[in-house]
Amino acid sequence: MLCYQCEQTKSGTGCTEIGVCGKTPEVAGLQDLLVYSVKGLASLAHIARNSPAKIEDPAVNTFINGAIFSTLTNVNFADDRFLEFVSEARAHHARLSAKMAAAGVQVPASATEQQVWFGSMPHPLLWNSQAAALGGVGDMLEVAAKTGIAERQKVLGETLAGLQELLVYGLKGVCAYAHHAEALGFTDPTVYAEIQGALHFLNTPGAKDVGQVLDACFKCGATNFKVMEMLSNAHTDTFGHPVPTPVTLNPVPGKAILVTGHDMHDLHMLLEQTAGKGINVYTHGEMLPAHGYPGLKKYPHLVGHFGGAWYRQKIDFAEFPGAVAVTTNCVLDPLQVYKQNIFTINETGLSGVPHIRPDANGHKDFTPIINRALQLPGFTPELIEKRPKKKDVTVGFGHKAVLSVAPQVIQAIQEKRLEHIFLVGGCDGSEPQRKYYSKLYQYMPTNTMVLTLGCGKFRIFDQDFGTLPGTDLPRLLDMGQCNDSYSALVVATELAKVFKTDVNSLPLSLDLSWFEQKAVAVLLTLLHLGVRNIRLGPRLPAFLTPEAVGVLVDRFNLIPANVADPGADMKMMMKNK
Ligand code: FSO
Ligand code: SF4
Repeated sequence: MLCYQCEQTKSGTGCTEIGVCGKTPEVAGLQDLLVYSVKGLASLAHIARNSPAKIEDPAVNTFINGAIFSTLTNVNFADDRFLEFVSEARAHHARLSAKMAAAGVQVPASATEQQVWFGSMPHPLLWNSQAAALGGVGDMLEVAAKTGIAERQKVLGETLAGLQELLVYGLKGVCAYAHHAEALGFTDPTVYAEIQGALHFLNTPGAKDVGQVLDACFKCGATNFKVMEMLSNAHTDTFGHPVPTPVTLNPVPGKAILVTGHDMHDLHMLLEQTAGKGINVYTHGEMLPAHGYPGLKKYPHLVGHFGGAWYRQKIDFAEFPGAVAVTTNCVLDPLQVYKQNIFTINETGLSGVPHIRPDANGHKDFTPIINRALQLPGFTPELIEKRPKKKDVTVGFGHKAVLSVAPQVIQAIQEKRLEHIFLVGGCDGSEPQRKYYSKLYQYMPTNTMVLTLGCGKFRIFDQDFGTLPGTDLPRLLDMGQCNDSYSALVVATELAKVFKTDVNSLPLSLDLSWFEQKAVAVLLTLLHLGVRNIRLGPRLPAFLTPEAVGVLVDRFNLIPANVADPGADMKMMMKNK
């Protein structure tokens, strides 16, 4: 195997024997095969859509986003689920082909004649129909080996293969966000068309041209901007705009369910199904911002937050005396001590762990999770007594809440009581280099503010940063999940309007801690919007060669985070550099 799609990749170059995340070579191979199959299916859907018959297939649209989402880092480790996904891709391909044939739509011969960039594999459009001849997993893995990055590097060279992956990883992020929005009933036909158009592009001669691949990456950033706005609207239309809300980190007596991941729709369904059952619901990891939404905080049994960022989950889940519901990434291979308590939902999957599937109407029956919670002891007064008491944290500073205090912020900037704003967004992780972010906060002068996003906030979320001098505004405002990056862009754009300038000229620095592919999508959005001087860390992506990084540095002044010296980075950022 070779996988280098996330920041924690082995030695900063690539996981080869087993993933640092725990991904096995079998799962890595099946994921490669799935992406390859989906590239073919997306091409077919693109051709169907752009034919005179204008065929749109909603089932294919939903499937592609979900299947691609399942290949994100720390989403799914179950090889049987990937076998299902690959055969579903094949079934969709056959069904759509038949629909096209019935409508007289043919795949033009020119679409498949250029095969060179797939090495020893047929064009993905053709492979899907040949795949029915495959026997079992062994056959699949043999084919999968020919679709991996190592093969493509041989054919394309490392820089081009890596830039194509930049596009694929950006699209993975877009698919994840779009899939979340779709779960809440928000879709946009242009988004499916653009995702599939980009996947189709990778099957065409243009994908051998560095310039065209880069352009496709920025276009992917534009699609992602649209999708992030759609997801933000999906959340706020469904659950209301977040409002600043204190959240307790101290458990209360009673039976308990912990909900992790990003999917608020699932949390909502679970809150409905647990109402009146004497079960308390806690958020974990990226679900913390849920407490700020009026439509979720109204449930009295959503009682608090438990635990830290995703990489601590083996400690957190082992300590939690109830059931655990996993809605999205990040999930890790479970320890035996809590394996019977954990349930996966949506695109997530773990070998040997029960998975909850929706019915035909999208309804999910969480009875198995509820029953497990009722069997487990929950928090007893004795258990609570042993735990250290913690202070509340405050969440709920989405763009509406932040813009409501904009006059105070603007006045503070004008009166020089506020010198600089930092946006420290992104992910947390266990590598020692991520201490850079904890230290960075220590260097922030008191006349600065910091906006956080994503699970990176767990480095500091329970620290008291006080208020901005002369105001009652907290210096630390958490804008939500990594999925809420849109809010940060709205705030930056609105501030730029007030100061009659552009985002790059504001006293604002972006220091991004990336981990997986949603962060890649957000980075592409920022580059598409022309944002410069972004710091990226703790390490640069392994899939970008020095040559590819050079292009981004020249065009956008992308800056590698100075992990060895956060104080030096802070001085530069205070000078807007
Ligand atoms: Fe974190 Fe994981 Fe939200 Fe990521 S929980 S690391 S970018 O999957 O999604 O911030
Ligand atoms: Fe390695 Fe990340 Fe790929 Fe897992 S997802 S195998 S940690 S590069």
